[in-house]
Amino acid sequence: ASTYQHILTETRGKVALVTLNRPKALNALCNDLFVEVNDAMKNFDDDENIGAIVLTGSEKAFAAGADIKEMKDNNFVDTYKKDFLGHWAKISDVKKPIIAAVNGYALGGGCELAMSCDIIYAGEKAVFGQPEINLGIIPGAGGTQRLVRAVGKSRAMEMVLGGGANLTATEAQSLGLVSKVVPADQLIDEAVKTASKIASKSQASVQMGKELINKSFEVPLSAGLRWERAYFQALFGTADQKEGMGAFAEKRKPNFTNN
Ligand code: CO8
Repeated sequence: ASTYQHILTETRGKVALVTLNRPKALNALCNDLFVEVNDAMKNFDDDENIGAIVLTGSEKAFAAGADIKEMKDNNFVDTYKKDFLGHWAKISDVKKPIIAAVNGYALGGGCELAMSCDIIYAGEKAVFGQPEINLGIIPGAGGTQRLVRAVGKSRAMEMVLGGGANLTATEAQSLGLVSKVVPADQLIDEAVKTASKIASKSQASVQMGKELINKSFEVPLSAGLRWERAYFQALFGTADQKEGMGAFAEKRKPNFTNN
C-alpha cells in the first residue's frame, strides 16, 4: 500500500515491484514521478527483506520520455542552476539489482531509465529510441553514453542524431541491450522470476557483483581486476561463503542468511 501519486509499489516475496503509473501521459517522467521513483528505490534498497527490484510501466509504455510539457518553457540558467533532472542519477546509487521490464515505448528518458537498470527484459512489442533530437535537444541521462556501450557507435549515432532507427525488442536483444524477449503478458512474471532467483543469493555477493560490473564501464581493466579480487577475497569473511561452499561439499542446497 503506497501513498504515491505516479507510481505503484508492491512486494512479491523478496522482490519489490515498482510500476510507473501515469497512463494518460504514457508514463512521461515528470519531476514528481522521478522523486517518487527515487524514494521507493531508496526504501526498498534499505529494506532487509528485499533482495532485488523490478521496474516496469504499462503494456503501452514503459515511459515515453521526460515530460515535454513540463519542461518546454524552461530556460538555460534555471535548468543549470537547479541542475534540472540531476536527481535522475540517484537510481545509480541503488545497491540492489534492478530489472527493467519494458513493454511498449521506452523513448528518450524512458530508454535512458531502462539503461540505468541492471538487466533489461522486453515484451515483444517494446520499442527503444532516443527521439530528443526531434525536439531540438539531445539525450541527457545516458542516451549518448550507455546506449553506445549497448548497441555500438553506428546504431547509437543513427538513433541519437536522426531521432529514429528505433530498436524493436528482438533487435535490442540481438545487439545486447536486452537479455530476454517474452510475450507482453508474461513479462513481469518473467522479470520477477529472475529477480527472485537473484534475491535468494547472498546479498553481499550480489551487490558486489553489480557494483563491479558497473565499475567495468568506469575504470581501466587492471584497476577493475584488482577491485574484483579484493571483493572476492573479502567475501571469505562472510558466513554465506561458508554456507555456500559447505552446502556444495555436503551435496545440499545452500541457505543464505545475509551474514
Ligand atoms: N511528455 C509529455 N507528454 C507526453 C509525452 C512526453 N514525453 N509522451 C506522450 N505524452 C502524452 C501526449 O501528449 C498525449 O497527451 P494528451 O492526450 O493530453 O494529448 C498522451 O501522452 C498520449 O500520447 P499520444 O497521443 O502522442 O500517443 P500516440 O500513441 O499517438 O504516440 C508516442 C505515442 C509515439 C510515444 C508519442 O506520444 C511521442 O512521440 N511522445 C514523445 C516521445 C519523445 O519525444 N520522448 C522524448 C522526450 S525528451 C526526453 O526524454 C529527454 C530526457 C532528458 C533526460 C535529462 C536528464 C538530465
